[in-house]
Amino acid sequence: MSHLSPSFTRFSRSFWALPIPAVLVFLAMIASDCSGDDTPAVTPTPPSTATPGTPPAATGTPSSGALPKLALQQVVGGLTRPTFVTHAGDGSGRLFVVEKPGRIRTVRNGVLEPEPFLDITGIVLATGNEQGLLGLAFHPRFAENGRFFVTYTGRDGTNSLAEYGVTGGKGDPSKAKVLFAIPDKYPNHNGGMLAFGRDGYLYVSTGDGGSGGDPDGNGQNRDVLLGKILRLDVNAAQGPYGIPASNPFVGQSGARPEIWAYGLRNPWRFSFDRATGDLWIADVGQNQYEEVNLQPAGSAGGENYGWDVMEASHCYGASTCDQSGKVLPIHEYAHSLGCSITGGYVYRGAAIPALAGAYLYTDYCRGDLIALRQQGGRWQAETLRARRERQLIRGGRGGRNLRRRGQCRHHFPRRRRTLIGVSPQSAARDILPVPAGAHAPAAT
Ligand SMILES: [Ca+2]
Ligand SMILES: [Ca+2]
Repeated sequence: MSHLSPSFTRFSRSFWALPIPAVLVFLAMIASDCSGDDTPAVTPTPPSTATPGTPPAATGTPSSGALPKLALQQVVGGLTRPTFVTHAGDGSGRLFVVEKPGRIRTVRNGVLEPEPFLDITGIVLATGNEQGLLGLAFHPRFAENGRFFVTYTGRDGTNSLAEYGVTGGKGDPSKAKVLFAIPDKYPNHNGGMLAFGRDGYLYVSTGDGGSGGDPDGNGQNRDVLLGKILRLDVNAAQGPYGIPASNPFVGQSGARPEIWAYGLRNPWRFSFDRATGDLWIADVGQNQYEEVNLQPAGSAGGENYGWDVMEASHCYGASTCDQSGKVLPIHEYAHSLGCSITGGYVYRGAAIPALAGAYLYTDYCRGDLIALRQQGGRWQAETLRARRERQLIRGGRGGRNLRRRGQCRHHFPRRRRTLIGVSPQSAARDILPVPAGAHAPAAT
């Protein structure tokens, strides 16, 4: 398979002067859908943002005003297929970068440290495009207890969640504790997002297992853990994890108590709006539509996001379907505009005021940086980067052309560059000049 060499980019040189929590850590990564048995879309479909019914509203004040044009500048190169970036909330100023093969790297003062924070390549299966080390979340009290959590594909193909500890400032494999390892027949759709909510519980996403069209019906089956967002209590006194008593299916027969929300296909990236607590779930679509779901803060959980009865707001594989009880996305786009969504974050940085409150995401095939905002009662998406830059990011090859040749799933540009992104600052209202050397392949 191709060996992609994405690299960090940034919007301005001032990023490193900012405290980490103050910046947007937006992530667009590699793995995603475009594999398995999915049939590539060959007939462009008109874009659609129509959502029947009343879409949920985001909590808090909506973003308004003109959005800035943004460009990208590299922050650090030399990474191997980064899938995620975050911080530990420990005041160390480090960025932690998850590499798909099974390492967590650290960036300190703009420099990639040579020794990984954690290396578990020996237990990670990363051969499939969507397999590998996928998620990382630090315990809210990491500075005190050194606990952190990862999701990865086990050597046996399982979707695994494990806790680690720290020794001497580094992740310590000897402190590993596997919380679960979900059997999984197919290499694609492995979820893998991890994040702590305001409630202190750990939220974990799983994919529907894979292949195409959810052949085992996992998305709608509340008796399995695949195709879900789970909510776990990692501070419980007993067991690998505890079940929060307020989880929506606790005590119900035919339902797993870990489940927080279901009917998902591959929500491999979700995030909490740090200002409001709203949960934003980007779910990768099947053949036609990518979608963004919004779960307002204060939800009691139990939402059914529709898959595989529905693909976004459309009946999947049928002209009619039972839409009762399904929560429709607030936004969707057709495969004429991309192939696989990678969810990002609601911008809450101070450096680009015009972006405040906008949800940012990207797409595997297009590489656009897109802002989604509610304006005039409708959710509207706006591309923040010009095509010329997009082509740079994508190695100059258009996603539409890739799909037209039926290569979306297997032949991404070898040296495709991917934004990881970051926010700041004064130049954000201008299109920055493409930095010299940006066409050069990243070190591998
Ligand atoms: Ca799978
Ligand atoms: Ca859905």
